[in-house]
Amino acid sequence: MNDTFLKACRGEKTDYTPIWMMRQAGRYLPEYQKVRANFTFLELCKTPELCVEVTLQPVDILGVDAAILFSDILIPMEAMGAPLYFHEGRGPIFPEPVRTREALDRLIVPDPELHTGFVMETIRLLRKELKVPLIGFSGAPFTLATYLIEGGSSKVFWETKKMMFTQPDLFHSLMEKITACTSLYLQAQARAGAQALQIFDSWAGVLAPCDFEEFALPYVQKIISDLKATGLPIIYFANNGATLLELSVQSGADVLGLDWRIDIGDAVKVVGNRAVQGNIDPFALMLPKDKLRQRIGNLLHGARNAHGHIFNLGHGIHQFTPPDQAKIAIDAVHELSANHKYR
Ligand code: 1CP
Repeated sequence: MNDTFLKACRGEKTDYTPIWMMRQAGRYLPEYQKVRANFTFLELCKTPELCVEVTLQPVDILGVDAAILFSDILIPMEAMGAPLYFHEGRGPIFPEPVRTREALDRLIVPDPELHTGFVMETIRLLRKELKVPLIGFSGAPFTLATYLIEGGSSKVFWETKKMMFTQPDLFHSLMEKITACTSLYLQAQARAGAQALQIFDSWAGVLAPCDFEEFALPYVQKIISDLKATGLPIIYFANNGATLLELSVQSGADVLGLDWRIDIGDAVKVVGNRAVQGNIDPFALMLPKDKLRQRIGNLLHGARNAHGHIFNLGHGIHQFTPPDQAKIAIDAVHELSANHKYR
């Protein structure tokens, strides 16, 4: 068992810096496309044997140090009773957005084994196959709320912020229900065998720090405190969150995920004795090999004082990235970090 990733999460010394990539199982891999060609995205998410196959692909093909469960952050929202489909091109759609007390009251707090048993089954199957740790995950309540309120992806978050500012009680009630669901969902993943848990707050960066503190952070804190008893490392990734980093430390997470907009050395000074994960610009994977290796060396050096560093991209790998470029980066992280010149 390669436990380098778990050691780094706990701030323990490692022989080299572990790496995995957000969205490492996905469309940039021809092997994923081949599986996906025969099924819709939701069919794929709900078939454990297929989820196992695509989860293993980046581990086998690229040699990453951790696997991330193949699923989607919106799966438990569908289980709450919000109809969901994925439009090829437009992404996720909730045709019945949650914008009223009545719509909120219709949502349930699902039993994770009963309503999302396929996720737990995927985890149990994966643990029999994997030689690297398995990361389970969820969305953070604010990010999940944006999808339910907007009815899908958004750029400006008009409906979300309108509810926050004009009906704060309704907004907080929705956040409480999503939080209850997410907390149970992650606890069930831990029981099924997940070895670390990442909370994705993809849209936290659209909030002013004061609004993040009032409307988003308390719910992340609640989930993380509920998870303490599992003993698993918790990673909190607030995308576009450089201006929220000091507050994000208060989430209680063991590892802070960083997007590429912040210098990793600066971030290390803010997070203190917590580990960091990140943070190369996903598009920098397109650099020529020597420049890519140089950038990776600089990043490793920048993180040398971290209380644990897990190398990752600053956000998900772009779907048109050639897998060979991802492989160059992974090999470079392993090779350069084993050399004391960099760490
Ligand atoms: O067409 C396809 O094959 C679907 C593309 C795809 C994939 C591969 C989607 C649709 N989701 C996923 C898998 C996925 N999603 C994983 C799998 C594990 C891995 O990382 O390898 C994970 C962790 C997610 C998480 C996820 N889904 C997030 C958080 C991370 C992030 O990127 O910020 C978000 C925001 C989603 C919602 C989502 N799922 C898919 C789409 C197109 C979207 C919308 C994104 C948006 O609103 O811009």
